[in-house]
Amino acid sequence: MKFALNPFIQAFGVVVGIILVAFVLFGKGPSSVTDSNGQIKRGPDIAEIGARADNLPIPVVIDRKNGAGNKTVTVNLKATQVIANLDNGTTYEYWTYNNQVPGPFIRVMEGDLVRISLTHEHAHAGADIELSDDLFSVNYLTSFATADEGHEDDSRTVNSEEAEHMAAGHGEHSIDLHSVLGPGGGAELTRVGPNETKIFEFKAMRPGLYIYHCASPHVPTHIANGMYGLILVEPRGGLSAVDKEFYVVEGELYTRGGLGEKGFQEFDRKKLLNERPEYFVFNGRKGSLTGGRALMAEVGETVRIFFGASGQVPSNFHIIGEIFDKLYPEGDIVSSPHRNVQTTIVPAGGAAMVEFKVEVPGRYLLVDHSLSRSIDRGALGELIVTGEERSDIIKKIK
Ligand SMILES: [Cu+2]
Repeated sequence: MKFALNPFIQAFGVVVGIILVAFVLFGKGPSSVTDSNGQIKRGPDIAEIGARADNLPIPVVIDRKNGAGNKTVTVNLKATQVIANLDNGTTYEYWTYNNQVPGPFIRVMEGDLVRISLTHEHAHAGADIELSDDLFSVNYLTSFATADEGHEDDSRTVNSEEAEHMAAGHGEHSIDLHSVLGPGGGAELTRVGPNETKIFEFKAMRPGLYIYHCASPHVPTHIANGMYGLILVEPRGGLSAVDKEFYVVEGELYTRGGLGEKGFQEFDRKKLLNERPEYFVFNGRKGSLTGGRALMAEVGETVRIFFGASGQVPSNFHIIGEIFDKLYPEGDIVSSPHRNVQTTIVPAGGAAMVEFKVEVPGRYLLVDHSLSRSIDRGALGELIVTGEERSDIIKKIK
């Protein structure tokens, strides 16, 4: 009598085998790219992840001279995955729009047609492993459910490159702009797999300051990893003129290692679900808006800051030593501002615009006034004001 396995046991063995092969191929995660010596590379792919606070377009009303709206504005975005420094000696794999966090400041005018082109730039895939197309010509939904929850209508076949991205959790990116009127804010129209480009157009109906972010599963992970930014829809005729404008977005980073731990840090899903970031940051990383990248102004100038909160907890935005002469809360840039405000609470997925005249020279600190987030966990920026001392406003007595 020949030895024969029960068919169910045979089938079970095949399934276990496939799982083991997949684990060997994908188990090292998204950062497991080797260099020419075969070493695991966890150093930075790019020198700087943080967007500079002064890196934003000039006002539309100035750019167009006549201030007219109703133009078609094209915005080109690339979804990428890059390893970058989040602190001295600590690296992290960010997911970005255009290799910067926050993504580009988008600036349009009420009535414009805004054409968003989103390309999912292929990176990392296939660098250190060989994949069989046959093995991964499988159902998108059932095979990568954890990486792509919720798209039950999607049953397309994927190739090996896509399979690797999906296994890493970034098989798809998209963009939801809070300035869009329409389901998903554009997310459904911009779902891009590796090397895909999607384009959609929306009419900027409501002036305001809005967050945009990736809306592909798992959405909080895509946002936490860096896929967010601000879009300003200027009212017809533009905003009032100021001397300096800055772009600041608070983010959260959920690293496997604790605060200050050196080396490459994996993303920690459990900390995300518990809303316990290890780092809070302004513009992508710890120290992004300090030293040579501080906000700069001169005594007598009026400063405007576009501030966004991208994460899961509201921000308590404050500048130590300053008062917001005008606060436009909740991204409402149309209503009359609040006056002389010390701290403003910016909801998760919300924004605020603040304006103030700088009167006294010196160093000012941008903080989240839940202060351990700033003093300890990284959400700290500098505003350096130069000019004549103002002893009529502040002076030492003894
Ligand atoms: Cu994404």
